[in-house]
Amino acid sequence: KADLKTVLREQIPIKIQGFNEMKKKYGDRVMGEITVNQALGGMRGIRALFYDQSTVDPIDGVMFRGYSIPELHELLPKLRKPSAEDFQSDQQPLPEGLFFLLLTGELPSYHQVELIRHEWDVRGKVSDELINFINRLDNKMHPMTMLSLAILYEQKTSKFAQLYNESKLNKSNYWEYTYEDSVDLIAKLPRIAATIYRKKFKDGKPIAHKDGLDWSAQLAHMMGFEGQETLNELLRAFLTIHADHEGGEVSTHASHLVGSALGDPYLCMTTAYTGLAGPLHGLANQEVLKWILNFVEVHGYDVTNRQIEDYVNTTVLSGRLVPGYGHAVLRRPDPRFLHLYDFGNKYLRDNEMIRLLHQMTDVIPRRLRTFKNISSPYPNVDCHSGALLYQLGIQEYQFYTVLFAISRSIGCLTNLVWCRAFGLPIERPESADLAYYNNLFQNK
Ligand code: NMX
Ligand code: MLT
Repeated sequence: KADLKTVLREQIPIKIQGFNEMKKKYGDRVMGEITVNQALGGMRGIRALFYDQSTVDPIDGVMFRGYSIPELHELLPKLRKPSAEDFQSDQQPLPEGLFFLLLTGELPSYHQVELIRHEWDVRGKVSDELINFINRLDNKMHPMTMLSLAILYEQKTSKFAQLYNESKLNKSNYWEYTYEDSVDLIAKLPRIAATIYRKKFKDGKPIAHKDGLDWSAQLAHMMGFEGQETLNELLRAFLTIHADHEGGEVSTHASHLVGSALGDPYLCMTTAYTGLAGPLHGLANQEVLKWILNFVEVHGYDVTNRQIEDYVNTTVLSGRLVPGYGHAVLRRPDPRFLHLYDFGNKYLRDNEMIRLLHQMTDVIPRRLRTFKNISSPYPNVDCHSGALLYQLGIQEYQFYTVLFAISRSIGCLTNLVWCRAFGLPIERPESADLAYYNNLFQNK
């Protein structure tokens, strides 16, 4: 079977034709109405973005090119090729395969994923200049700030930006250099992230790249977790399920917006990462761990439901958030949370923190439901991830959002390649002042 770029190149003219036909046929049709509350309330529920890679249903959650998380767990290639004695579905999928799926809409073969693994491995080397840049950053910075700065520093290697600057690009080959930059950037992330981790939290000494490892295991290895297969499996799961959540969430939307001005992938991802670093979004995974550790410090792990309820009450009534719960779209427990919950059950069932978390996910939604303003009391993707990472050795919780960022790069960048292929225009909605909204209905 053909390699990813060949498959993509074949698909582009066909998809462009479908896109143009749809626009011609339905371009003038009215899709819906907008209320003032929506305009003033974060545009919640307004469907006005085009995004092909994934969809999010309030009840069923995310579908990656039409596949649910349990389906991906079953169908995406794993590290070991299935054989008669191998229980393939027991292994976690490789995020490399999700990259193929999100770009092409096709499930990759084992061989096609092997090609990506190899390519990312080869393209994952970074310059000493970049390492030195990271190592000179102020250790007081948050790891997400370091990540954004590192990617912005690396923007000088963008092929797209360089060729555009030399007037060597035209609209028909924008996608190709966006793709090349995207692969370079994704391939370099394990080294960049590991350098940040070791500089900020360890002795700063780099751990040499090891040939032949998959993207997730390479990251763990370079962070200093050599040969810890359960952690590798957790990272494969984590880096797969966090990759995409349709086009309206903050990080993807931010990268999409910057990309619409023809920003190259490095500019787009710097923006996505700064968006992800907000506590209502990706930073919530570190906040969950902090919130739990504060509780444990006072009560320990063996607690009553009443103690958990009181902790929730104190948090909410003092105007703070219960991190890891609630969602702008989802109205049921997040399927990504459920996947990690099952992971915890499988590998860490008797662990005291995981047991406490399971108790909390039972008690907290019942308590949050009593606060009438909260639209969704259910656990989201960030609810469990930190505790699993913590128990498998990554205890520096400020680093958790960096892991989210590595994964989300897959969604943002596959979107960007298709934006360039479709030739989507600059994004430019309109805003209005309060007088406009007041006047709109005054005589009606
Ligand atoms: N704890 C306390 N209050 C909450 C929570 C929560 N977990 N979730 C929502 N609310 C409040 C919210 O602050 C708002 O308050 P107010 O009436 O004072 O404005 C009210 O409930 C209504 O908000 P919703 O319509 O339920 O939620 P919204 O769509 O505005 O925001 C989140 C969604 C995810 C930002 C919100 O649920 C939240 O802040 N959760 C905690 C932080 C978190 O876990 N974020 C991670 C989301 C997933 N991710 O990785 O991005
Ligand atoms: C995400 O994965 O981006 C979060 O669940 C936030 C969202 O979808 O709004």
